[in-house]
Amino acid sequence: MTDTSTILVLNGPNLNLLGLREPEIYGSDTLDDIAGMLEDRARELGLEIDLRQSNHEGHLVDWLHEAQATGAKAVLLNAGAFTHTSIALHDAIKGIRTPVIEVHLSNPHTREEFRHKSYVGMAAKGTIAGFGATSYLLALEAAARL
Ligand code: CA2
Repeated sequence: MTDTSTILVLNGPNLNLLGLREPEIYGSDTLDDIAGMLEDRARELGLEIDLRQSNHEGHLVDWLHEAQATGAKAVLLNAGAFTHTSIALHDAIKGIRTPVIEVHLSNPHTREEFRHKSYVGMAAKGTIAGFGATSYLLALEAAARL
């Protein structure tokens, strides 16, 4: 049961591999480690974390709709590679009133050209990128102040 004190943390494709491969780009924290860090800080802020991961675009769309329907306070969204391809996610973010904060571990603008365009960022309230797992914590701080 979601409510105004819940922050939904949505993670897209391949982020289940976090901490297991490519630590030089994405760091050595796993998604479970990130969930733990967020839960500790959320407790101090009087908030709750609901962290999910899917490799399927439609799941992310459904969860964005769910955020609106259940009255979540905000969504932190690391859409992975769908960031750079998904008009469906862009439209879903535009279609809900729940604020969505785009999150990235790496800084896509310092990487390949194909990562420079973000359909998520064009619809999101704001973006935090490039700080590894700390990007999620910074996004939580921002969400708490909305
Ligand atoms: O920096 C980010 O958080 C990204 O969203 C990560 C995506 C990438 O496509 C975006 O451009 C930037 C990739 C997520 C894949 O995560 C992996 C983690 C460990 C090993 C392999 C992939």
